[in-house]
Formats: sequence, C-alpha cells, structure tokens
Amino acid sequence: MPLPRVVADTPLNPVIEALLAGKVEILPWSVALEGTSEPVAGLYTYGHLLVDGPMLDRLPGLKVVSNYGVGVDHIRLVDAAARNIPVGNTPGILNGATADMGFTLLLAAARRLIEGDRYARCADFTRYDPGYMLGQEVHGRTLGIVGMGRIGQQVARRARAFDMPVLYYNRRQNAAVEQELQARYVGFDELLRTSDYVMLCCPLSDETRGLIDAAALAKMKPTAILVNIARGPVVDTQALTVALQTNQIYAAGLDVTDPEPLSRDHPLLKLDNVTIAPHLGSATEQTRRRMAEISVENLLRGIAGEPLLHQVYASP
Ligand code: 8YV
Repeated sequence: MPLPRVVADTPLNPVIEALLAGKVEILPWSVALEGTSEPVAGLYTYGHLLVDGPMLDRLPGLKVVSNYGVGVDHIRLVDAAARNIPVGNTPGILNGATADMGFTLLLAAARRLIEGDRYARCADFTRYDPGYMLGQEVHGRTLGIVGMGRIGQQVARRARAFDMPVLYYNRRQNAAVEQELQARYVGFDELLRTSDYVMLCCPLSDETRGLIDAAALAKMKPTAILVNIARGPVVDTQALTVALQTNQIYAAGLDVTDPEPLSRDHPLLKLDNVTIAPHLGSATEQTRRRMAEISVENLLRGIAGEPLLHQVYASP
C-alpha cells in the first residue's frame, strides 16, 4: 500500500526524518506552493512559512497540519478550521529552554558578554584593565514580563532566584500566578516605565504586533534592557534600531527579529549594545527531540483521523 503523502518544510532534520521513515512519503514545500492533483494527507511545518486557505485548497484530501513548535502565528487557524483541518503544535515542553534563553540574553546584554568575548580573542587584549566593559548587575533589579503564559511563568521563576521583583502585563490578570510567583500585575505603561528589564514572552497576534514601537521605547528607562524571546514583529525593528543607536535604552537581547534573518548590512548588526541569537529559544538536544516526537505524533494521529496530542484552535 502506498504511504500517505506529507508536504514538509524540507530539508527535515535527521531526528524528524528518522521518526517519519517508513510511515509517510515526504514531498517538498514547493508542492504546497504549486499545488497538486494527487492526495496529500499532511502538512508539516517548522514555523515561519505562511500556511493559509489558498494553500490548504491546493492540497486535496489534507487531514492535518502539524507544526514543530508552539507558535502558530504563521498558520491561518481560521482558514484551517473552516476546512475542518486540525492544527497541531508542541506546547508545554519548550518553556524551560526558552526561558533559559531569555535569561541567557539578559545576562549577556547586561554583562556585555559578546563584546567581551570578541575583545578576549583579539590582538588588542594585552592586559586586564579594571575599568573596561563595566556592565549592569541583574540581581535585585525589576523585571517586567510581557505575556505571563507558560514561558513567561518560567521566566518569573528564574527571576525569583535572582532576587528580582517581577511585574507583568498580560491580556488577563492571573491571581494564581501572582500568588505562586509573587509577580505584580501592572498596566503596560507602568511596566515600561518602572522595569529595569523588559522581557517579551507573548505570542504574536493582532494585539501584540508592533507593541514595542517608538512610543513604548521612549517610556523605558535609559538603563533598560529589552529582551525578545517572543516573535520579531512584536518589536518595531526600525524604532528599536534608533533607540539603541541613540542610547535611548541601554541594550537589547534578541532571539527573534523582524525580518528574520535581518539583511546582512542591517544597522542593528553593527551595534555593540545588541546581542542577537538566530532563534535558539528551544534549541537544546532534549527539547528539540521532544518537539520532534510530539509534532510527528500529531501528524500521524491526524492522518489516521485520531485526536491530536495537542490541537490548537482559532481564538473566538
Ligand atoms: C522553534 C518557536 O524553534 O516553538 C516555537 O514557537 O519559536 C521555537 O521553539 C521554532 O518554531 C522551530 O522551527
């Protein structure tokens, strides 16, 4: 019997390929762009590439869209729901790794780690100087978390170990979280004005796109650090570039950018006060393996017409 056909964001990483071997036939993403008359049972995405109604209509017999990752802002959920195609994702298992990355970026930016690493390797470094590269102490300073979901809560836990008072801004106030994590709910403006560090942990949505614009950056302290472990478009890249160039804020730590990647000659890449990672939030051996297992399980269940391990629904 022929294997079910799956269009995937190829090339797939070897872990995913091994999990799918002998179970499905993999077709390249170009099939989703160009369309086909042959049935396609599944669509497997890594994130970032748009999945919309016209694409779903180009894949006859599609039974499931499975995303390797939790963020599904690139998938038009309403379009999938209108066609009764379930969408699966991988929540829950990447919170710790992503929160670790938030703190990695915060500490690296505050302690000027990347700048220091460059200096330690270059010929100019001939002797220790007690006055060079003084950074900021993170412990004891106030952290403002935007988006107190699963990842935001893990960030708040880490902040407690650094003796940091935690403020948060969220769509809804969460009394249970406040009690457990001793985080204080504040309005967005208050969070910007009073936080020493602002960490973005929210999903990308119509409400959060461009949330950190020039006006928001102007409200932040000149000593503030902005960390983005959410999605690039939550921040207005042009406004952030100007704020960093003019030292309107102290620094930024970015796991995500808009666009991603930035053009190689983008002015942000020339600044010492920005630390950038190439979207590494969940990039640990352990977490990426779990993401592969769950996303493959979602795919195979969807193809078999069974309930997914994790199905994501369009917001009402
Ligand atoms: C993934 C992510 O690295 O889960 C998400 O939403 O952004 C990351 O964990 C990415 O989706 C992998 O392609």
